[in-house]
Amino acid sequence: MIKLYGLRMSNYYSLTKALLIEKALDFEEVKKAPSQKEDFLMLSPMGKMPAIEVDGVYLSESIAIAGYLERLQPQPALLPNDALHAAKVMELVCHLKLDVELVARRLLPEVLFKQPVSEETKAAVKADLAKGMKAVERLFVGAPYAAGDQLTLADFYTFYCFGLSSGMVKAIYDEDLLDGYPAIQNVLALMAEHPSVKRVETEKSAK
Ligand SMILES: N[C@@H](CCC(=O)N[C@@H](CS)C(=O)NCC(=O)O)C(=O)O
Repeated sequence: MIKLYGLRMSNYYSLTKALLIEKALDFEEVKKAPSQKEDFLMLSPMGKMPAIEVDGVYLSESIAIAGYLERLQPQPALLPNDALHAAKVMELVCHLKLDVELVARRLLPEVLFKQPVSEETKAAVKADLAKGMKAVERLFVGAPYAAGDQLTLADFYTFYCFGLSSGMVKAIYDEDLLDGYPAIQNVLALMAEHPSVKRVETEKSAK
């Protein structure tokens, strides 16, 4: 059975859990806080959650885990059959992750841990986010899903990347990151009702 390590509060832990549920795979959640200690670095070399364990082998990075799950359990498919369409989905995932979520994450110390972020960083984050949002907008199909008419990995990344990013933007700039992005808002609404995501979010609040 697959073991999933991390904490339910984490967006990438939640995303990975949703994928395991989506693929109807047996898994066990192991509550473990991320750290730079050797026992956690063995699971995840940057000390970040989530990580999974399969037959004594550890695997970190949600994209790597998603790729593994897709091959392990091809149905329901979360990537299009066509190689180029599948690559376009991954391209969108990369921009969601690297140019939106990872950028907004720089605000996290102030929002979650009351460690002030400098005005310089706030200005840089704002400028970088504007670029990231334009990149995502160019690739986002939203008809009705992120990459078109098929539910894909990009929908899960949209839900879990914007959950964190919108919260950071609201808290720091008092702005709505998704204002003017109705297609993204629609995917967020769709995914909030999607059974695997709904289960993850319900269990998160149950602790
Ligand atoms: N690129 C990683 C990012 C994982 C990540 O950022 N995890 C955060 C929680 S959502 C974490 O473990 N943070 C703790 C830390 O950085 O010390 C992935 O996609 O899995």
